[in-house]
Amino acid sequence: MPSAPLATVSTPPAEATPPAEDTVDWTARLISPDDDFAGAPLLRTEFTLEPGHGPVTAAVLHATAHGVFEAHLNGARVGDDVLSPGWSSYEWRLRYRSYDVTDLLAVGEDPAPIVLGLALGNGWYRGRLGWSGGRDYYGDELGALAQLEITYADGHGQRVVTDTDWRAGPSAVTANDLYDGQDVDARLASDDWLRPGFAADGWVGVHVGERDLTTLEPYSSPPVRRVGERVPERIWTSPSGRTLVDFGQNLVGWVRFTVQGPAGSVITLRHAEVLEHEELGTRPLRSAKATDRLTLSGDEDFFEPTLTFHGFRYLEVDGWPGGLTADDLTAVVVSTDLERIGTFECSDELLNRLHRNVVWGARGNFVDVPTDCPQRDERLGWTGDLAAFAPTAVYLFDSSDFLRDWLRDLDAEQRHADGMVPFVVPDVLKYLEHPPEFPAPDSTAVWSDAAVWVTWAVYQAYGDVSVLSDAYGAMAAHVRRVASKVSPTGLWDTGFQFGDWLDPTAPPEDAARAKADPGVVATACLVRSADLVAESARLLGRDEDATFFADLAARTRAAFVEHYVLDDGTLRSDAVTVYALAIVFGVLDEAQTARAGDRLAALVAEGGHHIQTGFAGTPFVTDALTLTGHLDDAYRLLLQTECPSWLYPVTMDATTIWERWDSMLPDGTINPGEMTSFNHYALGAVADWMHRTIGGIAPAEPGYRRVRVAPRPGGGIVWARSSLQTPYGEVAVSWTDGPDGLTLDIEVPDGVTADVELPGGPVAELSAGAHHLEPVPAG
Ligand code: RAM
Repeated sequence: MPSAPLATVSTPPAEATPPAEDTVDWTARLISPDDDFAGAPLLRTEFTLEPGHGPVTAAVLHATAHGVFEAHLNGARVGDDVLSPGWSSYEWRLRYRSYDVTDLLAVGEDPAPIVLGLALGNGWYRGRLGWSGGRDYYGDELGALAQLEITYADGHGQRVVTDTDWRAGPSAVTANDLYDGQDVDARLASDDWLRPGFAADGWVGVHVGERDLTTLEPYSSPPVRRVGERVPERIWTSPSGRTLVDFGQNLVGWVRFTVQGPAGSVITLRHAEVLEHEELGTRPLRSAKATDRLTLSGDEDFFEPTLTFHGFRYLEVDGWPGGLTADDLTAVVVSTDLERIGTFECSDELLNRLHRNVVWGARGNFVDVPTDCPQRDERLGWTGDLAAFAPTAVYLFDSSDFLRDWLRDLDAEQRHADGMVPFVVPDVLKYLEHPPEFPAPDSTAVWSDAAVWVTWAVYQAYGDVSVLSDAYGAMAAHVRRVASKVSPTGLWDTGFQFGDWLDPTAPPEDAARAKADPGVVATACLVRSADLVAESARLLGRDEDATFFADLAARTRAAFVEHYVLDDGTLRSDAVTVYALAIVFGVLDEAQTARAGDRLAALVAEGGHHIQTGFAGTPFVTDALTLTGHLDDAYRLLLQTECPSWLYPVTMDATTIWERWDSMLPDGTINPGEMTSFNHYALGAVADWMHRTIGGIAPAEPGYRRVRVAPRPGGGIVWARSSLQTPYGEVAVSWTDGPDGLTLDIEVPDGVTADVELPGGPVAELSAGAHHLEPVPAG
C-alpha cells in the first residue's frame, strides 16, 4: 500500500468486535419498581410448576440488572457471585449471568407456589462514579431482567420472566453505594418475601424500563466472588479513643459479622488502607465515605454488605456492644474469580513480599473491571495502568476471558469516539463535566496504546489468535488515529500526554511533570504499537495493512532518530524512561542501542540505583538494562530499599503496590498529593521481568508452545522457583546458584519445547519431561 503523508492519514471507523453470542430467546422485559425503596428494592413473583410433565430435568436462570442484583429461587440464593452483572459499557453491552438452577427446582411434581426474587442495589449503573461527586450516569432507575427456563422430563418447557405482574418492595438496606458504603437496618430484615403467600404489605407495582435487548451479551469472564477471608491480627484503641482493627493485609471486599446488642443501636465501620498519626488515614479516599452501618434489631443480627466494596487494611469500629474481639469479625476478599496460574519465589524475602504485593494488587483491582485503584472516589478502568500491568497479569492469573471482555468495552467505546481509546474503559468520564484543568480527552500514549498492548499481552500468554482478530479493529483504528495526529515531522509530539506519569521527581500536585519529554515517550510508543499492529495484520493475513503499519513504524523510527537522537548519541531529555522505551521498543539501530544502554546504565548509577521512572518507563527499565548488558544495574535497581524504589514500600510494611513511589513518606505521613492510593498495580509491572529473568519462564512462541527458560541470576539471589500453567500443561523451573554454577530443574509439559539459555552456557533444546541440569558455570 502506498504510504500516505502521516499528517493526513484518515481514521476509518473501527471494525466492530463481534459481540459474544446471545443465545437466549428473550421474552422477559426489564422491569423497574414504581418506588425506589432507598436504592435497594426487592422484586418478586410466584409461580407453580406445571403438572403432568414429570419432574424438572433442567432449569436455567438468565438474569441481569440496571444496578447489581442477587437472585433467589425457591428460598435459596442463586449462585455465589456478587456484584453481578458488574460494570460494562452499558450503553452498548449489558452482560447477563446464566445459572443452572435445576437442583433448586428438584421438588417433585409439587404444586406449591415457588418464589423467584431479585434484590437490587445501585452498583456502577446508578451509584457514584468518578471524583466529581456525580452519580446516575447510565440512568436513574434500577431495573432487573430475568428469564427462568424450565424443562420437564417429557420435554415440555415453561418460562418465568420479569414482567409487569411482578411486585416490588423495600429491603433492610437503607443506603448503598460502591464508594460510600452500605447501611442496613436489621429491624427491617426478613426472609418472608422469599416465601410463597407473602402478604407484600406496602409493596408496589413495576413498570417496563428501557433496555434494548439486542445489547445483551452472556458473561464470558468469571464473575466476582468471595475469594478469601482474613481475621483481625490486632485490635486496639487509638490515641483519640477509637477502636481500630488491623487485618494485616490491604485487601478489597468487606467485613462480615454476627452480633447481638440493644435494638436501635448502631455499629459503624469505617475503612482505610493506612494509619496516619496512629489514627485511620482516610484522606486518600477523598470523598468516598467507605462507611458501613448496621442498626441492630435486638436479636442476633448477621451483617454482610454485599452491595458495596472497600479497599482497606484497617477498620474503625464504633458502637460495638461489649468488647470487640478478633473472633467477632471476618474480612471477606472479593475479586473477579480468576484462576491463579503463575507462581514465583526466590531466596530474597523482600522480593517475595514485593511479588505477593503485586498479586494482591491484581486481586484487589480486578473487581469485574481492571481498575487503577479500589478504594477512593475513582476505581476506574484506566487504560494506561492496564497497558503497563497486562503482561504481569496474564502470567499470574488466567485472565484471558476477563481481559477480552474488557477489550470488548474498549472496542465499543472507541467505535463511538472516532477511534479514540479513552482514558478509562468503561468510559464514564465522557459524562463528567469537563473540568478546565483536565485535558480534553484524545488519544494518549501508553493509555490509548492499551488497545494494542493489552491485546498483545493476552495473545503472547495464551496463543489464541482470535484475540487478535477480535481486537484488530480497535488496534488498527487506534494506530491510524494516532498517525493522523502526528506533526509534519512524523513525531507524536502533539496534543495532551500523561507521559511518564508519576515520575518520582514530579511534584505531588503535578503527576505529569516528568523528566522524560512527552513527545519522545509518545513517539516511541507509536513505533511499538505500529510494529505490533503490523505483526498482527501479518498473522491475520491482512497484507495491505501489514505493509501500511510496517511503513508507519519505519517512518516513525526514522523521525525519532532524526529528531531525538542527538549528535553525542544521547536522547532528547536524557531521562531513564526515554532510553528504556527506545531500547525495548526497538526504535534504534544496533550501535545506537548499545550507546543508549550505556547511557541508561550511567543514569541509573548516577541516580544511586533509585527508581527514576513513572508509569511509562517502569515496566521496561529492567528489560532495557538486561538487553544491553547491564544486568547488574537492573538487579541493583530492583533491590534498592531506599525511597524511591520498588522495595521501599516493602520496608514500610506495604502489602500492596502503591500508586506513588512515596505514597507513604519515610516519616510515616501520607503523601500530600490529592491522588495517593496504596493499591495501584501499575508500578508492579516489574513482576513480569522477575518472572522471565529471575524465574526464567518466558514465551518463546505465543501461548508457550515453545518456552524460553533463561534465568539470569544476580543480586545475590541464590535460588528461585517458578511455575506456570500454560495452555499445554505446567512448566516449572527452579534453580540454585552455587560455587560451581547453576543447578537447574525444568519440567516441560507434553507438546512443548523448552529453549534453555544459561548465562555463558550453551543453548539446549529440551522436549517434554523432567530435566535436571547440573552444574552449568554461571557467566
Ligand atoms: C490517576 C489514576 C490512574 C492514572 C491516571 C492518569 O487518576 O489513578 O492511575 O492512569 O491518573
